[in-house]
Amino acid sequence: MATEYEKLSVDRATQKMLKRADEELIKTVFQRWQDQQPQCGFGLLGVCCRNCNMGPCIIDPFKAGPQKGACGADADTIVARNILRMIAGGTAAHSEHARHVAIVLHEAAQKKVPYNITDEKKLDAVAKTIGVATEGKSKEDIAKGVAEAALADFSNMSEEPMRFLMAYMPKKRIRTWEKLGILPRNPYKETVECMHRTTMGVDADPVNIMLHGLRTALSDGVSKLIATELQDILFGTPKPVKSTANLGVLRDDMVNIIVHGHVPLLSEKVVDAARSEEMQKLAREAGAQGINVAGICCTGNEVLMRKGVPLAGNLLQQELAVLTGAVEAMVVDVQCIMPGLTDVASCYHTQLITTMPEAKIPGATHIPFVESKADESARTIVEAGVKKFQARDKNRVYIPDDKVEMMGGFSVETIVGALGGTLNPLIDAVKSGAIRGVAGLVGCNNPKVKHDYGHVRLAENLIKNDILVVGTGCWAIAAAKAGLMMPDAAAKCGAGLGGVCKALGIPPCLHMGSCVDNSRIYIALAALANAIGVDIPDLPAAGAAMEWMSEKAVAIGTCVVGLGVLTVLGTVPQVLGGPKVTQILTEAAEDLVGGKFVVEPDPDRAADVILSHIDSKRKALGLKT
Ligand code: BF8
Ligand code: SF4
Repeated sequence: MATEYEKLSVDRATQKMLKRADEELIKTVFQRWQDQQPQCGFGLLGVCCRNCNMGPCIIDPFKAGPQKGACGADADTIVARNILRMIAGGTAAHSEHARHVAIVLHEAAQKKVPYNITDEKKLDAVAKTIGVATEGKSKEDIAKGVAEAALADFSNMSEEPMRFLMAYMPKKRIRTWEKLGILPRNPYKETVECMHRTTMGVDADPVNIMLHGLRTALSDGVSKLIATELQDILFGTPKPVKSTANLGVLRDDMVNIIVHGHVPLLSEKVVDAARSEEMQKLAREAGAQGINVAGICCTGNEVLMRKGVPLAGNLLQQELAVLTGAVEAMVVDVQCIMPGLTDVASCYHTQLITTMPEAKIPGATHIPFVESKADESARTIVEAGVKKFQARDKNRVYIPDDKVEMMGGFSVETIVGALGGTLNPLIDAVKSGAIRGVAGLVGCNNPKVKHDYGHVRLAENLIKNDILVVGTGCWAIAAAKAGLMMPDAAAKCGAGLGGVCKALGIPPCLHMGSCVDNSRIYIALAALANAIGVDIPDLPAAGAAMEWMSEKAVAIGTCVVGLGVLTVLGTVPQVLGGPKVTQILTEAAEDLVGGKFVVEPDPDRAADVILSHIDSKRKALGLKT
């Protein structure tokens, strides 16, 4: 029989740490979520409105009580407005991330900040794609031009669509969006418009609201794309890299510093500082064997992809990392950082270090990360960690011995490289049926569902049925921990996909990076569609976010649907109180943009949904099923 910990997570390290948390009487997200039960039914259905002070208003789903808010807004209006605000929240996160990177690239081009233009090949490719002149120009000039084009996409106040979107997306997609009037102009403009439309007494039409949701989500997609492309220019395009994953990557004999959050501007520098001889020496003087940096969440994915830094865990493991008693410092920037971390950290010697002006946490130590003095800032942060080593209570250290080998670094460039320079071998494999289709698995963890179970189980089901799986975010960390990111996972595949993986020496689940790197998947989809001469919705492809929780995931999912891809959600979105909105998301969207949402918490059934969708697309393309 499953123990109570096995019911909460399929991950062994997590089970052990949850037991440990109980023994130590320390609450984590798992317990705090339990304390929230039962969660408010109105909220779960999305029919609570607090957008003005005549409210809060609720709609009675059983029709015994009010069917309209005080202003007359009905269930669908309220649900649509709430979802639009979630999309705005997610888009704001990605666009702030991307704009931050663009500013640093702009300054790096002028040598105002200590960041390099590392990947000139990528710089050239991006410049050519968006039409920035390169002939006879220095790399600094080209980088400045690219950064200015990106910043223009974030400041455009005209009706012109975003330049990066027009340059990167297939013509057929652009025409579809143009016809619907949803070509995004600028994520800052679109998110402000979300707030305007949803404030009291503006947009009440759920269809009109959801169309703006698509437009905003497309601007989110372009923001992620800009973030990824510019990060590749600054830090290098990921190449195949070996590493390890799970809490067992922490070392009992070393200073452990965890980087957590999203923007690699900070984590790249922290890793560099920690690896410097100066800091390693400092650590040895403090009695440690050296400094071990490990990642949590997406910034972990970023430094894994480019530097091979091991992954300590995904969203629901952030507090568990601190619970090992072996973490000297957890350095965070923005997004997905639980305020509860300070409670756990206060039980140990761990210093939680916030670094960004927009993300401070009561109880944490704030050490500002200043880009113009990035190396110094990073050294100060690492030093703070090293200083904590002697305060570690060795008797309370408990590092689970779970640690799994993995391979990451699958940028589009790496994948094309592994295929011998073109997408043709992949297209041939899809045509022959050796690879039945491609699925993008992404997204968070959520205590509403068993940790990592949906992520891993769906991936295993798909590869068994010859679906090549690519993915990002906390899904990617789950898949790595489950051993699905090693070439020997080919043994878990159907004969077709297994054969392809063995021939190429690649895993059947490809780590494509952080959540902003979902844009790598969009670029791959666009390239595949262009190479075959079809539109993205015609491809035998699907997406899934089995354990999503973040507003960013709402923006990402809506963007993927806008790209024309069927997307399975494993946790139920807060929309079911609005029948029209639910119908738009799960049916009408397909007629408009080619993609739609399917809600299916069971990963076995989710696999069936994806397989039958992929087969129907194969059939329409005249491929054997
Ligand atoms: O951007 S998958 S929990 S870490 S939101 Fe957050 Fe979700 Fe993880 Fe990354 Ni993405
Ligand atoms: Fe109530 Fe309307 Fe105000 Fe929302 S906007 S709180 S539904 S009165």
